[in-house]
Amino acid sequence: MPCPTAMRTKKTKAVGIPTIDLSQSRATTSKSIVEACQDFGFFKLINHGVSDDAIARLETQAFDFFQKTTPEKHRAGPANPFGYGCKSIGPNGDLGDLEYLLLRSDPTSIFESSASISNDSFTFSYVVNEYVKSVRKLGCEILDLVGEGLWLPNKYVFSNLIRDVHNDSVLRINYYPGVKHTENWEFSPKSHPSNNRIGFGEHSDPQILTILRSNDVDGLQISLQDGIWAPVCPDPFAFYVLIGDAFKAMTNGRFVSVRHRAMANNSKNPRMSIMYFGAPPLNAWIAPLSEMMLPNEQSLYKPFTWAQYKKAAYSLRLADSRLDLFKTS
Ligand code: GA4
Repeated sequence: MPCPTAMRTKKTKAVGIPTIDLSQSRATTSKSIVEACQDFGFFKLINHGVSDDAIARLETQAFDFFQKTTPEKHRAGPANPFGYGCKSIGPNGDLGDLEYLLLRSDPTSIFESSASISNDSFTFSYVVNEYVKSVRKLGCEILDLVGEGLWLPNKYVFSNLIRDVHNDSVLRINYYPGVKHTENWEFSPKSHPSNNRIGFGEHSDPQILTILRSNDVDGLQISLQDGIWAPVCPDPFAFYVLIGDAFKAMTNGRFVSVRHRAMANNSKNPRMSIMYFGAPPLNAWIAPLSEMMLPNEQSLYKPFTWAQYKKAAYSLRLADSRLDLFKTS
């Protein structure tokens, strides 16, 4: 469905984003998920089974953190890459109009980082852990459905990577502060110059998949295959799933690793998005699966470990196409 309130730049268009209803039959959902991964690398997920409470508790904890004073927030930073970050993204000079928390997703690390984030670190780490457990379970479910939809002999081949105890998955909470609108803005909000500012620049996610949830404030846009930007309607009751570079490599380019960005917030309300990035263990090898190759099909990517891929990602800028470094020709 087009999003009526979505911000548009010159080259945007509204498209029907695939919606997957997890309450439907496995045969139906697995087929539709595979199609969405191939056509968009992106889909909306409804009836996902993650409890409203788990989401609301994390949202409250995160809002409490971002309402703190600047010096208090900086106690949890700088993000290198983990911790609190403000405007600076990654180590190579990328900037955005946001604040964020980037956290490892294992219980020990969550507990260690929580002391500088919350005055009640036990509650904070409990709430983050519960959320991570729920979205990881959901991520595994999606990956199993993909395995089924692709008719793989081992349908767990993808989910095993993020189920592994040494998985390198991370949690990111992005906070785009609300803005005070001037009188001018009230007259023509759509044509106001501040409508084209970037909140988090164009990129693809390096991991296998991302499970994103936001509050009811818009900003997310995905790049369609023809390079046109499509605004995504915010839906606090749904999750959005984004395919990452590692999944694209494992499917020998059959799945799209969707390029996306967030426009700067123009609403008087803050926008908050929470992303779980499902990643394999550092020593896991990523390579096109033989089952994904047609007879005589060439492998598009050289095998790499997740550690090698992360190193490459952190040596480049946000918008760079890092998977190109691993192309066979
Ligand atoms: C993009 C996806 C995730 O937010 C992230 C980002 C990471 C970071 O912010 O530390 C990166 C970026 C992301 C890709 C290129 C490098 C690394 C910033 C950057 C410039 C946490 C991730 O895994 O890769």
